[in-house]
Amino acid sequence: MLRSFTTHVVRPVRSLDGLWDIRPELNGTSRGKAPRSYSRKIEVPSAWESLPDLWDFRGTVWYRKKFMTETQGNLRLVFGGVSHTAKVLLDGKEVGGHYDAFTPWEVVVPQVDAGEHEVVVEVDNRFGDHSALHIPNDYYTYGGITRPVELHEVPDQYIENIFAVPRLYRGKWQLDVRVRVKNIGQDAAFGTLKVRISGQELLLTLPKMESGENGEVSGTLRNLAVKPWCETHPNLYPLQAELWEEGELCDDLIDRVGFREIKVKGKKLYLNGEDLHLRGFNRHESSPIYGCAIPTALMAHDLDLFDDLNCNFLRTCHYPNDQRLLDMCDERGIYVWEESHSRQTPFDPPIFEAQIKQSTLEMVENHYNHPCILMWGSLNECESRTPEGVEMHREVIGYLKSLDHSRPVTYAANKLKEDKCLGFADIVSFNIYTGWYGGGPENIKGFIDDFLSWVDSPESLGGKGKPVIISEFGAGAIPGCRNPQADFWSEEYQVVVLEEALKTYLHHPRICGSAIWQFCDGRVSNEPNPSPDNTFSPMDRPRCMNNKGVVDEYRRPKLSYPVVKALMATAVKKHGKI
Ligand code: ADA
Repeated sequence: MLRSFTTHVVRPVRSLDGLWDIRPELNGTSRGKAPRSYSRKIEVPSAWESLPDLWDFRGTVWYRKKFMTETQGNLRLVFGGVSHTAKVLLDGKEVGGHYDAFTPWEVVVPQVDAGEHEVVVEVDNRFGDHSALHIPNDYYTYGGITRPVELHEVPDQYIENIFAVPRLYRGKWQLDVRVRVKNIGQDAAFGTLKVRISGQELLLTLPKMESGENGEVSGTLRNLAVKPWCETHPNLYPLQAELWEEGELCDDLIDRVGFREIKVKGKKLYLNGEDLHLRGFNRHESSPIYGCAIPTALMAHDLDLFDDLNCNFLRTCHYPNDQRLLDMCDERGIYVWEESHSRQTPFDPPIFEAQIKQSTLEMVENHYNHPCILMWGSLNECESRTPEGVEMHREVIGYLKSLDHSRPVTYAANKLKEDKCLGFADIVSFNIYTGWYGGGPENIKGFIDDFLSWVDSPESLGGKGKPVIISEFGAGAIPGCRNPQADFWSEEYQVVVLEEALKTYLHHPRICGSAIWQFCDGRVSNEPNPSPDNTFSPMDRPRCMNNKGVVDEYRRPKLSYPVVKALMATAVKKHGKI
């Protein structure tokens, strides 16, 4: 299932995970028509690159799953993630589709008769004019139904979402809730909602919803007897919403809430009023066996390593993550910077703005209630110097802010003193590779002191006095490449760079967070990207991997692992845990 807990008791929901029929389109014969026969099978969720002969397949694969329904009714198919373009057919009729691998999406089909049905999904992971976000890049775009699939049987009006914002008011926790209900019936609908948490209940009356309309209603539960959520005490509470129509309980939705407030005050971040210090890693969803379809046991293993490394911070570079990982971060008290899908992404494709905004909307609306997400990000290392680049940052960062007023917003910049967009961010974040893409380890301290004094000058056009996160820093180390003179690409050199960087960033008075690039080595595109805004080339990536992990792709520690662990411990000693 998409979450690590039950999200419905009243609504019938089943998993469609398991064995699906597939037919890879090896010579483009289908011309968009579903195949009549299927020759193979694959486990869902998974990446098709797990199949030996599809290890580097970039194209279209048709998926099919048959299922039975006992009664006539509205069917809602929910996909946790399909990489990267999907078209859905139910019983041979096209019923929906989606672009982008990293956010949940749904297809709703009203009034489906009881009986046997087949859902077919055409999945395409090719690059091209249809895809502005998935491009040849320094991470691999896998293919497949890579996250869980659910089949919901929904009434004519059902609860689509609940958005909850915990607030501390005069020392007492309250919860602002906004509930969105969808009416897919033929007639106008009315209804009431019961929202419960921690023994309290709120009754909300829905506005009249005409056929096909959404209805939203808000309210506040006050004086809640709850304990706060934080790294040391990740207390979570189930939030239940029930939809009643003419005295009958017809639908429900269960989510989880952690009571915490994240605030920016001057140069600092505060969690529940306490000075917050973030230390951790950038982590791609990447594995040699599973691709981006990381199983929960490996998610848990990665977070066990975060804990072993004395880290409390994970940046979901460069896209929204699987919600089961976010659920684990909620449960373990790991702080998350989640960002919508972009890395050095060119702005010039006509569909870029629509696609990045959709990725951003789906990220915020689906992940809104995770207490672990402390900040939203987007536009990693995108063009922030030119007038067009400034306009796009203003538009996208502004859009992100408009979707959620309860969290700060940032973007990871690499244009240094040419950046013109720092004024749009609540937190200013910088990818700094002194010691790798320029200068040596001995320059790390001097460079950052000079740069941060620029940030706090009027010349930075808006960075002055804001919290600073060093969102990326690191060095490549090919696993097993050892030499006493610590040459480039050796594990010894990575130790030298990370040691100097962590000693500087973890204890710098002007830096409130730092994230190593990166947690584990990961597969990259085997195709170059010649765009002037994303000059990625696999020629710069030995093994066709990004080798800057502190563990390799199999999570085997490099020489830098114990060094990072010890230095992160000094930060815990100095800043403590909250
Ligand atoms: C950039 C980018 C990362 C990665 C890194 C590197 O900072 O944001 O995705 O590509 O460079 O390894 O060079």
